[in-house]
Amino acid sequence: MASIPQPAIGKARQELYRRMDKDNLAPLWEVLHNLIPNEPSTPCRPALWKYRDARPYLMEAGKLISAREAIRRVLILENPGMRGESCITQSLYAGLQLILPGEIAPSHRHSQSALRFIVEGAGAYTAVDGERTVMHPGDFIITPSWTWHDHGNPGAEPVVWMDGLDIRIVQTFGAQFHEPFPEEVQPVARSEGASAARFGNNLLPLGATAPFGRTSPIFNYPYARSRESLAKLAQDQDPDPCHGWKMQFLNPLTGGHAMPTIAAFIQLLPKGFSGEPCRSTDGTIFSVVEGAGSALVGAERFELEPRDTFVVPSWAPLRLEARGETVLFSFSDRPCQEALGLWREKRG
Ligand code: GTQ
Repeated sequence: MASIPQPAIGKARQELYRRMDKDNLAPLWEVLHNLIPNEPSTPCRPALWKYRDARPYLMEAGKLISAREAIRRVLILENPGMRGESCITQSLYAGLQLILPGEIAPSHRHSQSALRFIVEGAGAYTAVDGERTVMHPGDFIITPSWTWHDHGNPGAEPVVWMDGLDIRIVQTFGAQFHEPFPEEVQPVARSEGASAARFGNNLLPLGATAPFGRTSPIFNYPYARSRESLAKLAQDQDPDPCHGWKMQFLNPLTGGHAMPTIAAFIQLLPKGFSGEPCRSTDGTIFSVVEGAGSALVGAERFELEPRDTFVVPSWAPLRLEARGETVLFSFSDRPCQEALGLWREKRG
């Protein structure tokens, strides 16, 4: 081999690749370092969506297309490093959905799981398998995989929420299913608050089985309760140096994450907080609920106001600062990574 001159080898290799290409074969050694990088390598970039900039587009869309015609009137939050791929991280989709007074978004079900984090307005509802829940800002609401769901706004103001779906994850497995409900609005089968009463009070009806399979039987985690937990936690213990006071939303039937594919968190940062850097393998989407501060993501600095959304790619160092007491909601694919033994966090 040493006797063959370098240019000739280069040419011979290219020639070999060209011939094997038509038989659907390719040389690993040309791509090995990209395939097995030393640490997470992702096209996902840090990004910030100011609500102040996004809202006018959403309201204009509200004039140009109805929720009924659109099925879901959503502006997709597209990661600038993955434009056209309808995703905010490598594994997750996010969007801002608007429903105007008097509108409905027709009923359907799909194998993708969805979460809703209410950003603006109150009085709209979402229905899941026969039960409606009314939305308020800061509520974390789940649409479990393969459950019938529709949204409606009988109230007086526009309601906007952030959607988070595991579209990419389900796509990776080729496990997508979707079905429209025969009617636009599904019938109401239970009283409002039924799921919370059955599963959300540290009680369980005898003989109850999980109504939504691997997903939490509670499908609305109201902000008033999350906020109260954060406030109490803050009274009695010191904040974590990276995360402040941070809690994860639970499935009371398992003690694990509320959703099988997506983890959701709520955290409080005290006024004047200057966090230490931390990185983790789960690219994470944040929605600012209260307060004001900054997120330093890698080399980027994002100034945060309520209702803004930002994304932290896998393994990008994140440092949080809070000028006033600040509350952040966030979600990621952590349950998938934990199930596969992949999740890592590194402080400092
Ligand atoms: O509300 O069912 O943002 O099916 C994307 C797909 C929302 C929904 C999205 C959906 C929905």
